[in-house]
Amino acid sequence: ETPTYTNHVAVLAFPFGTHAAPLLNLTRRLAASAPNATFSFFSTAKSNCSIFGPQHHGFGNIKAYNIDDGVPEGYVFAGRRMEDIELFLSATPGNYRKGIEEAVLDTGKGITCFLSDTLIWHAADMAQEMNVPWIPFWTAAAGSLCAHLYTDLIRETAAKLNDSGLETLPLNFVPGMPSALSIKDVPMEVLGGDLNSTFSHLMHQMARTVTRGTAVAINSLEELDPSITKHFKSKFQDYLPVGPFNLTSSSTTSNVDPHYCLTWLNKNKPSSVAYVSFGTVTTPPPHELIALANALENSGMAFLWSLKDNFRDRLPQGFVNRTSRRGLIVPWAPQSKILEHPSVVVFITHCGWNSVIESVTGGVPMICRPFFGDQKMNGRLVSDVWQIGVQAQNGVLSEDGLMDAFDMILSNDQGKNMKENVVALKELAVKAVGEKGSSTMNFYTLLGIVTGSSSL
Ligand code: U2F
Repeated sequence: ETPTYTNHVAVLAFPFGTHAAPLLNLTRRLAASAPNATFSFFSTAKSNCSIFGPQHHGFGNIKAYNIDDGVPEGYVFAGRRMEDIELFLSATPGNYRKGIEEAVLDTGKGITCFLSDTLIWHAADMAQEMNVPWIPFWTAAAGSLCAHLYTDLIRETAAKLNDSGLETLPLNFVPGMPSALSIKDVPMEVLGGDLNSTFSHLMHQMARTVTRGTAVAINSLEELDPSITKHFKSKFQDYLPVGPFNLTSSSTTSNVDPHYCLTWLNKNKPSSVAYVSFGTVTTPPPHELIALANALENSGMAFLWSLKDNFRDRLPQGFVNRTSRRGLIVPWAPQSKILEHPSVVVFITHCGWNSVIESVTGGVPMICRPFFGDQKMNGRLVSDVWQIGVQAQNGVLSEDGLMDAFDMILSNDQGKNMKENVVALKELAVKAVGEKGSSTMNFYTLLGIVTGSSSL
């Protein structure tokens, strides 16, 4: 057993989308429970700045290290999708290794454990070289991890089907997958997209490596996906859903409310406000933004919309003024607090995993407009498996489709069912993070691995 005071945990974040924030959230929780251990958190300066705040040195026994983002001096971005990610990956894993050397020198402590975003699969090799545990942390849903794990099986199966078969084949030929999912719901990196892209290769390599983890951690709860949980418990050395994180800690930087959204919500009636956000990476195309604005205007509903300032001028002319008495548009909203607010009745979302899990813990039904990656599968889990939301009609935001969806969620039996289902899941989540709950017990197991005091 390693005594706690020599413990030095290397935390390797993936610095894009909402990946680093939940990993820091987990790190803070571990660090608070292991006050004598040292945690070195590696990400790019930009990412560290956004999650640690402008000083970005760290918190308590967590120290932040900025690693190379792979962008050459004077580089001019062409604006390609994934350009920043590709540059970053060209510097990986050398950038992390360099940061780790610095942290070891700094602290005088060798690394005793690796906790990394699953996408930084190189951590498996680093941990092996040092003969210490590696804990991969998957920032999305169990369902998408399961699809990636079975990439080869899914591709082989699809190759035998014609197009119409592809539309309808239930995904339950993949171990653990609910039959309400179909093969067309899997991430594009698994099937349907450019399988030779850097990102597809990264995900494939991730899937081949993740089973080497001493334990796989995830921001979810066992009870949300019983069949996948059962399968993962046999597939991985250990499988540890330790979420939902927004129920286990409140001190995240994303909870700041500079635009007084919560004060504004307080002035609205219970179950009356539509909340709109498409996460940190995506904004819908112009015609969908307009359709959404028109639907919000014509529905007469109150709404709170998190929309980056540079997209405001894409809204219909006069929309902001005409709706100013019942609509609030802000560049950043404390989303998880908003979804817990009793005024919020529906969430129009891209189905990023953090958004879905926050909507579940807020007990808010969703209208799903997924864009890329895991989002389509998350949306399908929401609408067809958990039945806590609806898909945008034909997969896109249209005025009529949204009006129908509002109608269903606000005044139909189907909407009532969704609300009941989401509240039931919320209760499961609250139980999971409670004393002796599954996520709490899994957290102790994780803590044991991290501090070297588990019976491995
Ligand atoms: C990538 O996710 P995104 O950043 O696009 O979206 P989410 O997973 O939904 O995370 C958004 C987070 O940002 C917060 C919100 C979520 O925690 O509460 N937020 C906020 O507080 N205020 C705002 O105004 C807007 C957002 C990727 F695109 C997804 O496909 C993945 O599922 C995800 C996780 O791997 O990462």
